[in-house]
Amino acid sequence: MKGIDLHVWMWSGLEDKRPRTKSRNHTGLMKRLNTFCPTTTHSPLDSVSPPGGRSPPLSPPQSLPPPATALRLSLLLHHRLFAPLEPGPERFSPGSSASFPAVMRRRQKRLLQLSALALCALLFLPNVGLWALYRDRVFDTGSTENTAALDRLEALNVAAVREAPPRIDWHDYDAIKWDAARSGNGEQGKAFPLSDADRVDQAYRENGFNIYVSDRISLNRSLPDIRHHNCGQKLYWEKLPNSSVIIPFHNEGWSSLLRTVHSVLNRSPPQLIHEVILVDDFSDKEHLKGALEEYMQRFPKVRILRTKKREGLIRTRLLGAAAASGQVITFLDSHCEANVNWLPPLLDRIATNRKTIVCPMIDVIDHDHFGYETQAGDAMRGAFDWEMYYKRIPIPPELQHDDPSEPFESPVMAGGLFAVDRSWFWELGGYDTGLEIWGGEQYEISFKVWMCGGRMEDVPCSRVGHIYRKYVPYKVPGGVSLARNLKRVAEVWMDEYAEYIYQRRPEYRHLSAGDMTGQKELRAKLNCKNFRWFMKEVAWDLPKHYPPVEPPAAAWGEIRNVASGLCLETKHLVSGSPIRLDTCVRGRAETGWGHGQVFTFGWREDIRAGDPLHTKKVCFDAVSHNSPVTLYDCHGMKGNQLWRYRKDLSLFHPVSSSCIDSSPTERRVFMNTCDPQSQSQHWVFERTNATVLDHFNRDDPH
Ligand SMILES: [Mn+2]
Repeated sequence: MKGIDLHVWMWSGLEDKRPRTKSRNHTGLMKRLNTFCPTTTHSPLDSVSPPGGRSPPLSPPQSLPPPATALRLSLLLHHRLFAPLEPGPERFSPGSSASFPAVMRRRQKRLLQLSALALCALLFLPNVGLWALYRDRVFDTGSTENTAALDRLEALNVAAVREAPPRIDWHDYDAIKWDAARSGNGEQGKAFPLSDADRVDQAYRENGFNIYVSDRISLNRSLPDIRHHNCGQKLYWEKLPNSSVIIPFHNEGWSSLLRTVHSVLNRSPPQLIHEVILVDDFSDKEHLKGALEEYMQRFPKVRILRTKKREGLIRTRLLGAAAASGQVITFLDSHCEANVNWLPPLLDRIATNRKTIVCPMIDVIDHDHFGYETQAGDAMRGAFDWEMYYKRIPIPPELQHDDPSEPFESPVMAGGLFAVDRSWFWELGGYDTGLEIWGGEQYEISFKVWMCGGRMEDVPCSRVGHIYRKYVPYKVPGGVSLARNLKRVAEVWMDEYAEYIYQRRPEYRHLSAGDMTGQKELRAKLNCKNFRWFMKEVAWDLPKHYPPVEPPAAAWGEIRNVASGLCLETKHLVSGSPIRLDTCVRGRAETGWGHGQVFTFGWREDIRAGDPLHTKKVCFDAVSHNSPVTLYDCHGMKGNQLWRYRKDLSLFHPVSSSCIDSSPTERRVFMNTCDPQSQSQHWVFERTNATVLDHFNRDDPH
């Protein structure tokens, strides 16, 4: 397997007729070598071009390469060193017009290239055995030229080894000092003190967040440095790739858009910002036209592009990416604030492995008062359930680093905030242009990068705040586009796992998702792994939280009180609805499951509205030993939504150590001290599964 890789890869190294184009076609190996050997000036590495999707998995250079990698790298270098000295038929074919002096010049050029490569080789490879092997081969040729070259090499190596490691502290301490000294509305990421007048609907109508508050906070406002304390000490490559920052927007508020741009320019090393590209998706707000252009004239790096019709987020991002010329493209949303030193940690991971897509931690800017804080749970892995809703799951212990500020693998990204090597993005085909408007594209790019030879990481030392809107303030054209997009992603990438989605979303099964041949060809061309591999190697912890096949429920159907003969009922299947007693529907001879008296005590040991195949995402929830029982959004984390259905017919709430009680006269349902004798606390589920119930109750004596 590795041998085959190596072969293909060396063969491409021999290929000399490869068009030598601009530096942006450099491959990961080259970038890595360039990074490690900053003294290499001219492009001797231009022709080192492993075929797409077969880049060697080099280990991060701060550590020694593992033996297998070291061997592969050394063999590669070894072979390349000798390629020009062992003329192959493609170089000296009878039809070749290369004259003898030309060949000599090429050899001299080759020797220069050898020097640079060997210098890198020595830096990487303390493996004396291989090095000795290489040396033997050089002397075998018996050329004085080669001996001299080798001497030069050794001299260079000695010098290079003495040089300090090329990692630096990228913090801008002046900027940090200025930020720390700022005070006023919203400064240091504090909540803006809201008056009732500030909360009027009008403030939210146009943007989905409070634009009045945004307008009263400085465009250069300071943010709290809430990174893990280890982040302050981290060093990153001195030579990082630069980035184009792409910010698509549609009718964005003036201050929220400008604060995004200001934060990027204020908190990024200028040399790493190649450009900022604002891409207007056909906004009609006046302030986004001439005024925006005039304002941005003071920032020479900022460009504004505009679509000619409403294209939707996906194609708008692609338009920006197509116009970008930085080595990396970083996508942001149009209502973000970049936090301290956010960019170098992202670029560093791409410099280490160009096939890594990196995401910053996304912090929460409150849509009411603009306070800045971390998301609940802070660092978590991106995941999805089998209706394709985005989910966050805890980092399993196996993937936790000793240093929690180190980047960690994430199966899928949240959405629009990530950085990617520009050429790798296009090798991956960018986004599928058959995806419409919005939605599903984060899965597409995530599955693709993992399955087609790359990887994805979240970087805790890079933080960007995002305003999560209260609601989407504009009509999203084409209502079925999200369903179509999700089906498209499922069909192209998820193989037999798509079936799990159709089981939950039968309406997707016969939906037309358009022509997918291009996408399937891309997947074949990139020689991508299958979705089973993705589930086994990347998202292996996902089924623990979101099993493709729901384990059987313990009890379901109506829940009838023994004392009163009344049933638990909810009038509305929404968060916050109370659970009450009412006449049992079955007793009223009505049929079907579509009423508010069907509940499922399922595998998560919570009680959800709906029958086992169609549970709603609202759960029985109690907060204390005497609180009412209400429906609340299921959090799936047990805690105050964990229940026990015991043999004495009580519904026990372990967190409060109390039981569900009821008052038939008031039709009230509430928590109370458990009383095994009280029939008002005894409940009968319409159906039960004894095996599952016994398993749930295995530690319970009742
Ligand atoms: Mn957003």
